[in-house]
Amino acid sequence: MCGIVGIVGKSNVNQSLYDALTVLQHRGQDAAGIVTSHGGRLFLRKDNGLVRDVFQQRHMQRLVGQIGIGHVRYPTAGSSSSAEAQPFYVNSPYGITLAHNGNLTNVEQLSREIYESDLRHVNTNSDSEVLLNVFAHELAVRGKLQPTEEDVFAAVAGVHARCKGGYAVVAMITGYGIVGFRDPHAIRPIVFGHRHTDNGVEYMIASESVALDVLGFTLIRDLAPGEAVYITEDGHLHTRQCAEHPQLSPCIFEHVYLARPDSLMDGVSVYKARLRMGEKLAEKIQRERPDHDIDVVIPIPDTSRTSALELANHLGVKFREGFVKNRYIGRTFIMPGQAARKKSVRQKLNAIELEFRGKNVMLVDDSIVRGTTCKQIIQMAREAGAKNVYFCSAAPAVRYPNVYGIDMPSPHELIAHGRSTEQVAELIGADWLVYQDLEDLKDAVGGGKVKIEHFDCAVFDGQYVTGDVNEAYLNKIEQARNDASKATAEAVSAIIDLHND
Ligand code: PIN
Repeated sequence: MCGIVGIVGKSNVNQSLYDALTVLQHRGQDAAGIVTSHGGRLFLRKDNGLVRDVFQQRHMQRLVGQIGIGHVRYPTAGSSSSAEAQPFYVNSPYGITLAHNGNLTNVEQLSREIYESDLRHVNTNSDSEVLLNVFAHELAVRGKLQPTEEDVFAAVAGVHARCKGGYAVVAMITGYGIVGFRDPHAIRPIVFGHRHTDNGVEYMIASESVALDVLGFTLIRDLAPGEAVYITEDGHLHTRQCAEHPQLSPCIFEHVYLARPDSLMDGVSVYKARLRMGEKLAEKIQRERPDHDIDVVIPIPDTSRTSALELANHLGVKFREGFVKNRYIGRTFIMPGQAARKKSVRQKLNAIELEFRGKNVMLVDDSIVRGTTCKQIIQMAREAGAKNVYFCSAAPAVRYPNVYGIDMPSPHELIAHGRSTEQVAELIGADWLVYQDLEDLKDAVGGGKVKIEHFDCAVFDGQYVTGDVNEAYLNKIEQARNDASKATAEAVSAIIDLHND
């Protein structure tokens, strides 16, 4: 998962892009980048690290121009090098830079086509660079010295015809404007809005509406599936449906924990969706165990708080903050002769004993993925003196990999893969485990004021909305992931050996 932003402004946009990236930082902490354009020149700064670490005063001073795009990247297996930080750049045609959130599922075929038919070179393993080259080729074949909005939309249509998977994109065409587009299933989110200044109207395209809010932009709307928005350098906005068979199927996991609760996605308040998840859980508990003996509902901070609060309200049970999270976790240093050790949950969370002692506690988390964290948290609750520890997941069991841009472990690392609820409960050490039902999750997100019928729920039901994901593809990505993590482990041990020498 990543965060993207693009701004067409009336004065330098560097500070606004930086601020927007800090608001989108939850979507990726691995790398950050900004590119601006002024007088036909591009100014780019990107590197691994948090936004506040990547951009120093001297970088910001160089990022001049009234138009630019930015990106924050989530660490995914095999993409941790700074060469793969975004935005990516290609010089022909016009000089195009691009930032992408998502994942292409036919990248192998596209890479071949780009090399053999389009005669282009791709310099990294990133599918985003492939996407950029497809877009650049589709724009180049229009053969125009000066592209019009018709050319830009035709290029997006070309991307839709060739690229499968989930993608939300902002691209800057040097000297002309910024284009934002969304895949024909609208799997990944993207919105746009405007702000009035003394110098005129400015436009922003971003992954989440919260970036617009914080910077004083007004949300115009989400891009529809397959739709593109093109804002010219002089501030003219055009939109166009560019896909043949668009169908809204947004990723439901955004609402579970990826997005900020103060965002609106496809018209749905993430916060309200999480409240409804809590309500649905309460109804399920009342169905399953009408005479439950839960004394207190305790959220595992932060995301699950919203659902836990509403769960407690609907059960008529006390809600207590039993865990406190350290907001200032430091780095983990690799010492010579020591293996890199992950921070333990205990360093991040501390239990308030009084809230646990002698009680039947219902812990609530947004989801269970690997099950490693929740297992340790259940153990902490017991050590704090809980009588019985029950566990609620605001999402259904995560059983399948994600192929549309969320970094999920491979199936055999998912605790619920091939296991029943009872088996998972036993493995994590819970006295009772309640998963949200998938129909209830769909209803929690798509059954509010704004109705959404279809979602990408593949991590829960194994149904991939793009229709091109089969067993062979899943095996291939699992193999690639294993190779990448082996390579990372080897690199870490090489560093340690170096220190030992
Ligand atoms: C919570 C994110 N959320 C916490 C991610 C851990 C599952 N884990 C998924 C729970 S927040 S595990 O956004 O950081 O607040 O139980 O599968 O190990």
